Amino acid sequence: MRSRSIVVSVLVVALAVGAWAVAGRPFFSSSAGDSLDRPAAELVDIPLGSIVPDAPFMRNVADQPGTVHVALVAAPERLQLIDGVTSDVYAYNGRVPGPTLELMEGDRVTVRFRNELPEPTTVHWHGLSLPIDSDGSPLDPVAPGEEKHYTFTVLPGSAGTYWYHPHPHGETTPQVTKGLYGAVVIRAPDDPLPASYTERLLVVSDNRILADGSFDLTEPTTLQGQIDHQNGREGNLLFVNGEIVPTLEIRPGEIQRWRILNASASRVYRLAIPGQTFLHVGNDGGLFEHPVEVEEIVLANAERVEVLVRGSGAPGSATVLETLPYDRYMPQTRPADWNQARQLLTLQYADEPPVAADPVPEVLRRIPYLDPAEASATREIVMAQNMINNRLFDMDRVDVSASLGATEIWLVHNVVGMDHPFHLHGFQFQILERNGVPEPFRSWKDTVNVPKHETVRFIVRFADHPGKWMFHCHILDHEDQGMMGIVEIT
Ligand SMILES: [Cu+2]
Repeated sequence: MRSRSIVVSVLVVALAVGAWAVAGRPFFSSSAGDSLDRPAAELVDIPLGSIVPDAPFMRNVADQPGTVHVALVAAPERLQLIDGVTSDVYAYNGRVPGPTLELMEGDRVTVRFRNELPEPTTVHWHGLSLPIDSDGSPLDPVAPGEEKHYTFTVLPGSAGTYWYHPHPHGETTPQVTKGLYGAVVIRAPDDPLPASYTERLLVVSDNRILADGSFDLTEPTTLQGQIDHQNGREGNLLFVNGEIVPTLEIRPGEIQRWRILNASASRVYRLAIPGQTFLHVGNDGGLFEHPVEVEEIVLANAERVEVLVRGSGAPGSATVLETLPYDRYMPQTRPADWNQARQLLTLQYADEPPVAADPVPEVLRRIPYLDPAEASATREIVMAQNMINNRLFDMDRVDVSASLGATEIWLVHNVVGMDHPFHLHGFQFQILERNGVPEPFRSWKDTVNVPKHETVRFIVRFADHPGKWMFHCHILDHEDQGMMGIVEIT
């Protein structure tokens, strides 16, 4: 396979860098949280009866514009995930993946969540900037039969693709495995991409399902259990929106906008469409400043991208979206088939004459510049197998103390021979360097894969929302085993 540096070198930056150091729309506004976030005590009566089972989107029952009230229930269900067999799953509103939460920047959001599982859970809103009591961290479990309102205001500049999933202490892997994950799509009123582009949301996940329909969740005493423990659990079945190798249609000449979420516990995808490129237009925290043409995209677990796909095939022909081999493993537990490309979906070209698509804008938006000279602290985070800075997670310990409003540099070192994707709750950051190589352009990230023996340097501003925020490896088994810390912002 090609090395990471080669992958980076095939990037073609579409445009020269202009004078764009001025912050246009800040991702974080220090006043927004104070003025817009609803007080926790102000409860909203959201009828659970508003849930439409198996609806692809959460139904907004608010009667005020700019307000979103939705109901979300996690409950055991019996669903057919693969042909011919029924599985006992955990589902949000009766479906796997859970329904998508669609929001606009500025929306005031209340999610009435009810836990009908036989065990504690939480709902973590991955990548969103919100008050600590709505983060759904392990510090804030929802007991069986209990309810919780998650309340937040969607910040200007935060349009992008996010997701939600459980984050209970030590039990995230089995709950996500059983089906608890869903997407959040935030839109901007001034979205620069043409509305004529067909938009698709692709939630990519994997699983192992036994012949009787049950999930292959291993005991740590077994060989496979030890492999899952080290690698993070991977499945042989690859799903896109809950389907195996679905077919998507595209018309020759058209441009489609794909939001792709990797909801897998640990699998890293190296996405490619043979013979054509993507226009990579966004990352975790939304659009770039300019489109970037790439041949492939490495998407670690919990990361998201937005890409534009051109219908460049002949009418009636078909191609595939595939995942190419990516070696994130230690040699001793690398899967035997790791070097096989896998098909994710079929891209079917309509048997119609080509259409002319609206042109792709050269400028998408401005991303504020965070100045490293303003950083008041540099943190060294060392990820070894199962531990961060030589310690296992302790709910009662604060690992990093930071000041509200501070800008900080974080150096995340991976000192072992497998990749670890690093996630910081509640705050988007900008990568400055990967292994000493300056990042070629700015983007907002909340999760970054740190390859074996590499270091990522990022800058973050703790502009808002005091509290105890998690940072951790997003390989769910590693997180459950204690590869997590707490940064307290006061
Ligand atoms: Cu890890």
